[in-house]
Amino acid sequence: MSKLRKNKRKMLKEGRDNPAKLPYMSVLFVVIIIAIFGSAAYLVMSKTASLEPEDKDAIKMTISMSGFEPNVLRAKVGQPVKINLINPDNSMHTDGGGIHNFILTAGLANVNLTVLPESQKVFSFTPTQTGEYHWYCDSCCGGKENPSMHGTLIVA
Ligand SMILES: [Cu+2]
Repeated sequence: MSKLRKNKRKMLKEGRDNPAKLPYMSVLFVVIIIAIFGSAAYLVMSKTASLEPEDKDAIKMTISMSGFEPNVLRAKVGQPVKINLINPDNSMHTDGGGIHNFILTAGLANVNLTVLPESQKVFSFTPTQTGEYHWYCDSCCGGKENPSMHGTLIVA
């Protein structure tokens, strides 16, 4: 066997049996696991942190990727409707960046507002006539065309 070949063999063997490589890999593994669980915990915690409504007298409504809750409201002509709209989604959402909005214009009111991720807004309007009206969010998931991003206001 030539000396060159012997050296190559020796180098290969050292690389394979290199014990310094193993701890490095497991440390990296642990760091990745901690990062994954850490961000999961952050997502869960940030989702529940902002759920308390700031106006207890208003109708509490949430808007998230799963839609409006509640998505049916009943109101009376001439009586103000006050809504505390809470957006629990965070800005990690790739679709719409966690931003939602509430648009109710058709024939009844002129409400068109945006709720930033993990925040809330209190607003009110007064229905002027009876009927069934629709509000929607058009910032995510296909917007206005998405059936879950809708709500119905029934004015009697
Ligand atoms: Cu939305």
